[in-house]
Amino acid sequence: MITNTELEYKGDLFPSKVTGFSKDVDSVYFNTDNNVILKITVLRDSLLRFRYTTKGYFSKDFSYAIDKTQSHGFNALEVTEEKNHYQIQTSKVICKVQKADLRISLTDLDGQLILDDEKGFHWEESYHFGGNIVKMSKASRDGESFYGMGDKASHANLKGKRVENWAMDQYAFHKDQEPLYKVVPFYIGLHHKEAYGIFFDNTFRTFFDFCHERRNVTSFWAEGGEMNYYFIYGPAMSDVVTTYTHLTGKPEMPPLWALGYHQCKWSYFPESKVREITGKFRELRIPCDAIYLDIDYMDGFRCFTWNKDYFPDPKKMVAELAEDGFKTVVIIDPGIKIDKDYWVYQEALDKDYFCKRADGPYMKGKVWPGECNFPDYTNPAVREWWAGLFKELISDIGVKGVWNDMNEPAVMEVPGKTFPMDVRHDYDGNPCSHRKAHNIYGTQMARATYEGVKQFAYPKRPFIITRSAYSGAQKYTSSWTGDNVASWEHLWIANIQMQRMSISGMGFTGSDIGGFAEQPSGELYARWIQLGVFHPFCRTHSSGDHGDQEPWSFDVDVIDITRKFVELRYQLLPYLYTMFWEYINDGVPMLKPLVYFDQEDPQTHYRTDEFLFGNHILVCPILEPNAQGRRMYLPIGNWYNYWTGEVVSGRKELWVKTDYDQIPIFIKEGAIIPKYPVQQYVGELQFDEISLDVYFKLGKENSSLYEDAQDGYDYNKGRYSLSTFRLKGSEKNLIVQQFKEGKYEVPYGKYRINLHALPFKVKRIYVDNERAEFDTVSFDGKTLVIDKDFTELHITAE
Ligand code: MIG
Repeated sequence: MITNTELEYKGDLFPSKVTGFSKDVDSVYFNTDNNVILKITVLRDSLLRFRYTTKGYFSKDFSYAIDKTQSHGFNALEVTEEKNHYQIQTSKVICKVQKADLRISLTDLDGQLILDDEKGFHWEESYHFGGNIVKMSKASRDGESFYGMGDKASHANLKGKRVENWAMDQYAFHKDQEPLYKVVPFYIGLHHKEAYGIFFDNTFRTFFDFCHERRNVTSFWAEGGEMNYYFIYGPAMSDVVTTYTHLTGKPEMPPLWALGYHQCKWSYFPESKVREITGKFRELRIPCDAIYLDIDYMDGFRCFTWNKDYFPDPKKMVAELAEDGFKTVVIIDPGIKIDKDYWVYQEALDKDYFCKRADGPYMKGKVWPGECNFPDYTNPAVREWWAGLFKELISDIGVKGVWNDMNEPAVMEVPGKTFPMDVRHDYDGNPCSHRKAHNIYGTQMARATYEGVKQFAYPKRPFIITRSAYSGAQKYTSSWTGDNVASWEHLWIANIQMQRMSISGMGFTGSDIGGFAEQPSGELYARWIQLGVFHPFCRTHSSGDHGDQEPWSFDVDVIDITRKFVELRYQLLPYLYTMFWEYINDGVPMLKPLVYFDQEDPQTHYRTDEFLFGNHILVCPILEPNAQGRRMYLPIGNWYNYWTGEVVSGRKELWVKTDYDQIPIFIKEGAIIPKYPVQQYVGELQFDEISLDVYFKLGKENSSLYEDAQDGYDYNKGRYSLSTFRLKGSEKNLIVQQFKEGKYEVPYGKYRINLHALPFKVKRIYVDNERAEFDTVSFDGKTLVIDKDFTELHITAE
């Protein structure tokens, strides 16, 4: 790829002296001698937007990423003029703008430096394309760390790396490979125990350099567009992440079945093969909720068609699979086969919906169907048309989810593996070339797919999964990390990618369990499943060119391990669903890296393996063959070893012994973990009780449980059930209070309370102040069944 920089470097230009400023409701404008304007907008006290133009005026403001439904507001905005700088102060931060050169520095109210410009904003004029290459450099200090950036396959802490954001089909990518499938130009800096975030909302190819080129400089730049970034002040990393997630949007609740286990392969066909696979899951009693059809279900890879030799009656098959609890998910690619007898092609041609080259011809490229044209999903009319195409698949045939692949977009046998840069896009009424639209093409496709599936699945919830994504795609779709490899290194990568995606606002993500390319050993597959059940999206997938990758393709111990861990996931569904609720409401990441969990502890800053699944479960995968356990770091707090019940206190490294059918799992003391009975698929069983695993703590801890109808939209009308449990333990007492919210009546009536590590002998139990009878003999297992509507449970030794 020839970049403008290589073609002709004309030198960097810098803003000159500030001539004055003006202010409106939420923004302050600074003008320089040489026509630069900096517009600083205060969206919240801890969320500031910086926009620069070099033309003397701003072009139309448009972003696909920003969630317009978010409300903004701040407590304070004061602008003052000092001798050498201007100062903007909110109730959280102070921003200084230097009069001499427009450089910025940001401090907290105590004057502690958070982030300041090195060279600051500068640019290079682009002779070939017009506009500027826009650049920013910030000073960085020793000890600063960097996180986020979406799907990067690099060490969790990006210090010392340079990364590139250009959506790319990267079959069998490797560690540190750049660029990858997704584009999330958002990072978190951590310095002096204070965290901040930068979101550079620019869809052109962007680069971020984290002290790689120069030790004390962090920089980011784009091959076009505006220098347009958001600064988010923490100081807690959790506040940075939630603010970023609110800014770029959150999804709706997924249907609960989408959190079950999914089975995929390239490809399951014909129908008899699909039934053989689903039948085997039921026979072996390994829970499974979804089965995927890859490209071979189509007629000559034409989207929205079926190969009738392989699938003579799709509607009947999908219905029968559904009776057995399997939801069918089908793949849909962006390339539309050039074939005058193919209605989708003909319709798009008639409506003029395909992308065009600069001089007029349609953009033509080879993908699976052969020569194809590609819909311009950045055109709202095209998205609406595309959405409508799902009617038959969803309403009539009964498909429950759609899988969007190849939407970087990927093109075969061409340099750059994508569209030529001159291809034109509508960009929602802001016409531009592929240079600007490339990175959001996949997101707009997934968005159009989401609109269609949503419309036809109504009143049920849609399920979409995409390979390419730009910041904000989480509003419409889940994602997977693309074509990984069956290797131990890739298991390490998958673990990091999922944590990274989680703190980058895109938590509903998973890896191809077992690896897409090449063949995993049984042991690697087992270790991958043991991690994968703790990822928000949980699917085995493989390229199929190396043999089989169903659990029964391996030894019987692997089948047993798979069953054991998938069963654990199904038990934890209410816990996982509650994590989702916190994600969609509060922007809380479902997986929390250790540094997120305890940023004050420098030991966490370079940890990669351990993470929090939700708020209370600490997971650490086994990433090597023949392991009998591993060394790991336990963060702050006291933790129960899930397998042995032993309590260990944190902020220390330790050796954890595990058997082959275990990985280190720790439960935070005081946690109350809700569990459903094991089901073969979501909704298989009606049950009249659920379990609450209560882990004693000397002190207080809160837990929550969110439930609703598991599908549909009634939860938006308040028909959900949210219980907050307040646990308080002392030497001779354990009190659990329950606070309920929402109008949904759960279908079961009882909680089975499983008490772990009670430090005293129970003498009396009170439920809502009434003394409860209990049989001491059967209570010895420390299990107790009580009404689910209790408000206070009091267990005492007195
Ligand atoms: O060029 O549809 O990442 O999951 O199985 C390969 C076939 C196209 C790439 C996807 C993979 C999928 C495969 N696809």
